[in-house]
Amino acid sequence: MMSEKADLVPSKALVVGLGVSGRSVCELLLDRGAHVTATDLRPLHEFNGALDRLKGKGCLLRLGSHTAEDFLKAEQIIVSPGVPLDLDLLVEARYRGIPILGELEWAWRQVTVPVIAVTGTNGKTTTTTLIGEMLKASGRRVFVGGNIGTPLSRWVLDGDPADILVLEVSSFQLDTATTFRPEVGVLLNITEDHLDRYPDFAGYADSKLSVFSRQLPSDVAVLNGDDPLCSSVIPKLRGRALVSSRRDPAAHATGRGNEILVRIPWRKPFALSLENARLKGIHNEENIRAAVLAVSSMGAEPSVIQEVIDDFPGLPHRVEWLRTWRGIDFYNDSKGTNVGAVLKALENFDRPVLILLGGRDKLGSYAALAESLEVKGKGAFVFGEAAPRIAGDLAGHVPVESFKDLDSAFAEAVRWAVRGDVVLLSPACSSFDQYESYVQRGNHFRRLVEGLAEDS
Ligand code: UMA
Repeated sequence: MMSEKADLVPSKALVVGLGVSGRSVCELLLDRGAHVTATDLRPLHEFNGALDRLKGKGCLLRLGSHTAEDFLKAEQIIVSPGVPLDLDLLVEARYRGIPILGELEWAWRQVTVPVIAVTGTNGKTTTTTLIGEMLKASGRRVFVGGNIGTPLSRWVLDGDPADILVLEVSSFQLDTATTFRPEVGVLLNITEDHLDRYPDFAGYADSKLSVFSRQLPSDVAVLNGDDPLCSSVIPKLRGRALVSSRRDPAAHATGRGNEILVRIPWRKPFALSLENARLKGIHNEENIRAAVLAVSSMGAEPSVIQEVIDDFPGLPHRVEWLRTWRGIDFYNDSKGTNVGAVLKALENFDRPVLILLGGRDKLGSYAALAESLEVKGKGAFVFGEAAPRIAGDLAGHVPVESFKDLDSAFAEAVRWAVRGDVVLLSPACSSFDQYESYVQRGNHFRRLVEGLAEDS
């Protein structure tokens, strides 16, 4: 899997952050012959043996703090996505001209097969997975990874052979990309998120838009024509734009009743049905249209795409129905980690919703939820670090009660709920104040729901 892009193996590399990305890029660098030092703020005992393999391969570990010596003596620094780029030592290293790259960028330089990169604030994981399924159903060998879970460097290191890579790409990964260029870039939407990492919304939006910035005229840019920020980039694109729109009949993929009409300039037009799709809601129609454009641009057949649309069950933690208990429906949307995602989740319901919101505050405003919750919200049960700010933004629009944690918020929501209501965990925040991940938070919610005794 080596290519002419792989001309940059540093003799002395520093890897910052030893989560899944850091660990796999360390291995890759060692495998390619670099001397690797790896640093993490966490002490050794918190890794529970996860670093043994790296140690065995000769990686020098610096744990518990970051030191200037490691940063300033490195020939190249590879940062994990969760490491803020305004870290003093990174700023100093950048000032001294030391290249700072991300794991995705470094791994991509070793890739020789085409890449589809999916980004946007919401819908990335569903769309990435759908694209992967559609291509697999078309007989392609596919790796699906990136921000969705398995880092690209892990695939480069020991992945199964693939004809095409489908990568979910986050803004953090795009920020540390300097040459990354997907043959097909997909931009789903841009709404407020991660304002704790960007100076302002424009900074975050620019990061998302950069997925297209190095494309060539032969590349494809799939974007959402109904999102003003996404469509603002069309005049600046160098690749071929494929626009999805619910409203614009001239778009390359558009809605007509329960159908999607696809008109790609270099293919015969075709229609697909959403009649049997199990993914519901306007946001999922957007995800499906984007996936359809991406795979159609690569030659996938309409009949195969249709089969996947009909069979795809949806993903856990994304407006996932869990159970009906005493006529109350419980939905887990733990992946709803920003306001835009919550608004999309709420679109699914035309019944009273008792919503559980909270977690680590990303410092955006929650006021955009007020209008929708005024109409659908029977109560907002807020918990965790962000509870005071959410309560402040929603007070007067929907009854709000504050709690320490999800358990107590859940208990009160259940007490309020009656037959016909929906109890929805769609937190608008990341999970890191009380959980390791949104998955752990969603699984906790699922256990609470499953624990409701039939006869209690
Ligand atoms: N750390 C430091 N110094 C710092 C900050 C952090 O040493 O200043 C250390 C932490 O102690 C920790 C490590 O860095 O040990 C964590 O690194 P990381 O946060 O980059 O975590 P990874 O395990 O490598 O996971 C990352 C993505 N995480 C983030 O972007 C925050 C995962 O996306 C992704 O699945 C994985 O790489 C594989 O590509 C998660 C995510 O929340 C799901 N993404 C955000 C989102 O989807 O909104 C962007």
